[in-house]
Amino acid sequence: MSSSSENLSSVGASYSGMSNYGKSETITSTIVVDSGKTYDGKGITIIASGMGDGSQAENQEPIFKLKEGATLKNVIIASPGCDGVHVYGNNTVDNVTWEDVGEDALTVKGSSSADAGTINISNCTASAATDKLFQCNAPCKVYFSNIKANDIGKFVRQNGGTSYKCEWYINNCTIDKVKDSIARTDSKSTKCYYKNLTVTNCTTWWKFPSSSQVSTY
Ligand code: DGU
Ligand code: CA
Ligand code: CA
Repeated sequence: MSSSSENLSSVGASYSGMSNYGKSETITSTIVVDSGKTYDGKGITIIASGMGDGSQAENQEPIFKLKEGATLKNVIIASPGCDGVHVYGNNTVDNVTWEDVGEDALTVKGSSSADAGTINISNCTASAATDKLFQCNAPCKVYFSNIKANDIGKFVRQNGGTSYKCEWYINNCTIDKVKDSIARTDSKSTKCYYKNLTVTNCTTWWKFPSSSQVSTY
């Protein structure tokens, strides 16, 4: 894939030819990806059992926990989405589908108030999020690219009432049917940059203290 037209036509996840595509695995506890390691599901579908009902209830278990520097790729997360994926810093999330987002799809947890570093989230598809997809609970830089989202509350949300800095880079994303906003923060220092962003059925794109915090790049 090199040309931009190929990239544009392939927004979202894709599993064709992968060896575990069509297979599923039921889990009863969080899959922990250790620091610096990669979990490659090769197209597998993960079904959580007894870890939460995928509602808006807090404290459901995450399906995956990515320790510092870990990578998650080539996975389909089936319903119930529970608390999605928790990342602790400098992580890569590639080619993941959330078929029915639970409380949220992915949370940047960081460690206490320390900066969680850079998170790359690319080639993903997410549907049916009552509230947010991506939740940032620590300072971080997040690069979102080639993400297709449908029927969501918010695309990205910084934890309400917090004032630390997040930087969000949204590139080549297609987002349809948004109840609240594309990005929302209460922090005056957070910045959002976007390009090649296609949004349909969304009244308010940005909820920031100042419109100067959002720009194209
Ligand atoms: O008091 O901090 O829903 O991380 C509110 C909580 C809430 C978070 C958030 C999350 O905002 O738990 O999923
Ligand atoms: Ca849902
Ligand atoms: Ca959550």
